[in-house]
Amino acid sequence: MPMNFSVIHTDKETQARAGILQMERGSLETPVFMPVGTQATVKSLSPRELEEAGAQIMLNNAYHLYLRPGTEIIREAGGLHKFMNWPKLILTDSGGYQVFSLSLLRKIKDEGVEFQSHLDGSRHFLTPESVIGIQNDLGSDIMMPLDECVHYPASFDLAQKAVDRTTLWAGRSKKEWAKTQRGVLFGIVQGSTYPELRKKSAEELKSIGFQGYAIGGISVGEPQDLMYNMISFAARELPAEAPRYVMGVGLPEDILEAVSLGADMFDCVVPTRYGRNGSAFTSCGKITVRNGAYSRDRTPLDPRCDCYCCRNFTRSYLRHLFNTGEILGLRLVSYHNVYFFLDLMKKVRASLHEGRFASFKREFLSRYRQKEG
Ligand code: PRF
Ligand code: ZN
Repeated sequence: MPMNFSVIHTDKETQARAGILQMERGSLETPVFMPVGTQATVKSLSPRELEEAGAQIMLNNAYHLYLRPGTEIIREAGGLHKFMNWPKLILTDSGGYQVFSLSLLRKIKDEGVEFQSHLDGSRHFLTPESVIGIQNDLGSDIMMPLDECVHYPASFDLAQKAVDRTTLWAGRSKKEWAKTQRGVLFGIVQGSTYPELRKKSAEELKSIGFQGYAIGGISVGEPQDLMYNMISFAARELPAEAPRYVMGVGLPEDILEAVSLGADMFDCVVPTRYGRNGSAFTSCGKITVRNGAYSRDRTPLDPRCDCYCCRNFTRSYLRHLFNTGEILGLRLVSYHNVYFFLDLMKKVRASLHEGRFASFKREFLSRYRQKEG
C-alpha cells in the first residue's frame, strides 16, 4: 500500500468531500491544511508544537533544501523526517515554482532549467529526473514533479507552451519515480486562466496516470473570480477517486471556497507569515495585535479558540510583546494562526461528515466577515 485515498462523504449541495489518505508512515484526513516548512522548519514552531496544534503533514521544498543545506547532508542524516525530527507525513514541492519566482537568470529548455541560486549566484541545472532524485534523497512521502508555472496575466501561447512542457516533464518524472517507486508522485495541472488549457493539461496528466493531482498556477495575481473558476474547472476534469491539491492556497475564505469546488489539500505560508507580522486570524476576522485599542484588552486573541495562546495570554500582553520586539510574541501568534487554520479544517471535516458543510461555511463566513471594532 504506497497510498490509498478513500472519499468517505460527498456533500449534497457542493462538490466538497471528506476523505482519508493512507500511507505506510501514517494517514491524514481530508480536507487538510499543510503548514509550510520551506527550510525544513515551520517558522518559529517546533514539531512538538505542530503536532499539538493538530498538524497531520508538513510541506517542504526541494529547491530550497537542495541549495541549502544540500541534499547530501539530509540523505546522510537519514532523510528529512529524521533531520528535522518530524515523524508524520511530508509533502515536498519540486521547486518548479521557486525556480521561476526566486532564482536569477533562469534558462528553461525541454531538458530542464538552468538557473543561478538566489543565495550565492552559483549555477545549477535541474531536470525532472534530478528533482525526483532530490525528493527521493529527502525521503519525501508525497512528491511533486518539476512543472512550469506562468505568471498572471500570461498570453495563450505562453501558457500553452508551459502546459506542453509541464506534461513532458510529468511523463519523465513518472518514469524516474517508477524506478524506485518510493513515496507517491502527484501530477500538476497548469494552464493559466484558459479553461481549454486546463482541460488539456488535466487530460494529458490523467493519461500518464498519477495517484493524486495538484492544481498549480493558482493565486499568482489573478482576480479572485478567475481563481475560483480555474479551481472549479480543473477539479471537474480530475478523477473523483484521486486527491486534489490546490497549491499555495490560501486565506480561510479561499480554502472554504476551494473545498466547495472539490479540493482536498492546501498549503499556504499565510498563518506563519502573518503571525510574524502580528496579524492574527480570528473567528471574527483578522486583527492587528499592535493596535493601540488592545493596550488594556484582557481578552484572548480569539475567545472561541482553544489554543495554548488563547487559553493563557491576553491581547494586551501579546501587543506588549510585539511592541518590545520580544520573540515570544511572534511565536505565540504564529502558533495561534496555525492552530486556527488546522482547527478550521477540523470543523470543515466534521461538518462534511455530518452533512452540514454548506451551513457551516455560511455561518463561518458571516462571522469572519463581520469586522471587529
Ligand atoms: N507549482 C509548484 N508549486 C507551487 C505552485 C505551482 O504552480 C504554486 C502556485 N500557486 C504554489 N506552489 N510546483
Ligand atoms: Zn488561539
